[in-house]
Amino acid sequence: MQNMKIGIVCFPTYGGSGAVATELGIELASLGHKVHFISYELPFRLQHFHENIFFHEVNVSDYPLFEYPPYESVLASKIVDVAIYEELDLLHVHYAIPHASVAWMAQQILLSKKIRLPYITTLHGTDITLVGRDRSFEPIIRFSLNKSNAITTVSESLKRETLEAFKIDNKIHVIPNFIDTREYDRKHTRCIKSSLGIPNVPVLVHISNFRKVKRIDDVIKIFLHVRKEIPCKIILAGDGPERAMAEAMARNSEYRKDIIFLGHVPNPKELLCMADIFLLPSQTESFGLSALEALSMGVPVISSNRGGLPELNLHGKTGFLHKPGEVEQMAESVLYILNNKNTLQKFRDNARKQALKFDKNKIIPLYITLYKEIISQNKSKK
Ligand code: GMT
Repeated sequence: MQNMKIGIVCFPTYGGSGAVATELGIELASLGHKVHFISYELPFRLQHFHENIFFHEVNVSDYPLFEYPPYESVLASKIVDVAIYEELDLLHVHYAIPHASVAWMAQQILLSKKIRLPYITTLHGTDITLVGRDRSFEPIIRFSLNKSNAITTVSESLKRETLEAFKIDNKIHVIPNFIDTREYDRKHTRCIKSSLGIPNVPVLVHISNFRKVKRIDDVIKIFLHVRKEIPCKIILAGDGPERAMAEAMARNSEYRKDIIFLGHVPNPKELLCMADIFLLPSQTESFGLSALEALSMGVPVISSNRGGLPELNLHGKTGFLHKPGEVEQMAESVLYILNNKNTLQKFRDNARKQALKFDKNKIIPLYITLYKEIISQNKSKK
C-alpha cells in the first residue's frame, strides 16, 4: 500500500492523549504518510515544522444566540472539508466523547456524497470514568464505539473496563502508549540539578495535569513522610485544578522550601533527568504515560496499583505499587529504594529495560497494521 493520508482528531492541550496522538502523527509523517491534525488549537507537542504534517484549526465562533458553542458541528464540518479536499484514507479520533460521535456524523455526511471514510477510535480512559459517573453518556458512547471501524484501548485493563461498561460488538485492539527511548535516555540528556538550586540530595518528581484523579495531596503526604527521614526535594510539574490545594499544603509544612512547583514544563525529560523517584499515586490511570517517560529515563516509579499501571510498573522491579491512599507504604517504598545506592541502580536499570518494551518502533507498527487493514476493508466495500 502506498503512503496513507490520515486525519487525526485530538484534544490539543497538556495531557497524555494529546501527546500520544501528536507523537503518533509525527512518526507517521516521518515515514512518509500525510497527516492532517484537526483540533481547536495546535497540539502542544507540535512545536516545530514537520514535513507531511498539516494543521486544520476548528474555529468555533462565539454566536450570541447559543449558550453553548456548537463545537461538535463545527468539528464535523471541518472533518468533512478535510476529508474531501485532502482525500483522507482514514480518520483516527482520540476520545469517544465527543470525537467518535462527531466522526460518525462526518462519516454519514460524506457517505451522502458517495465518499467512504472509515474511522478508528482510541480510548484513553476518561470516557469510561465519565460514564461511571454519569450514565446519560452511555448511549452516545456505545453507539459511536460500535459504529467505529476499529476501537483501540491503551491497556488490557481499559479494554476490560470498556467491555464491562458498554455492550460492545466490535473487537477492541490493545495498543499501549509508546515512547522514543532514544530521546528519553538519561545517558544523552544534559542535566544540571543546580539550575534549580538543588543540592546533592535525592529528588522526587511528579508530573501531571493536577486533576483530582492524580491525588496530588497524596504526592505531598508521601514526600513529607520521606522528608522526615532523609534530606530530599520534590519537584511538581504541571498545573490544574488541584494546584492551589497542593501549594497550600506545602506552604503549611515545615519542609516548604523543599517543595518546588514548576508549572508546565514543555519537555518532561529535562526534569526527569534530575529525578531519583517518580511518584504517581493516582486513583486510576488507564496507562500512565508520565510513568513510562520516567522509566525510560531510568527513574523508578512509586505508583498506585489501579488501571493499567500494573501492566507498566513492575512491583519490586521497576518500582512499587500500592493501593490508592496508602501513603505511608508508598513512602516506605521510596525510602527502601533511596537508602541503598545499589538498590537504586538496580531499579534504574530495570526501569530502563521495561521502558524499551514500549519503544515507538515496537508500538507504532501496530497502529500502521491496523490502519492498513481498515483502509483495505473499506476499499473492498466500494
Ligand atoms: O491523565 C490525564 O489526566 C490525561 C489523560 C488524557 O486524556 O490526556 O491521560 C489519559 O490518557 C493517557 C494516554 O493514553 C494515559 O497514559 C493516562 O493514563 C490517561 N489518564 C488517566 O487514565 C487518568
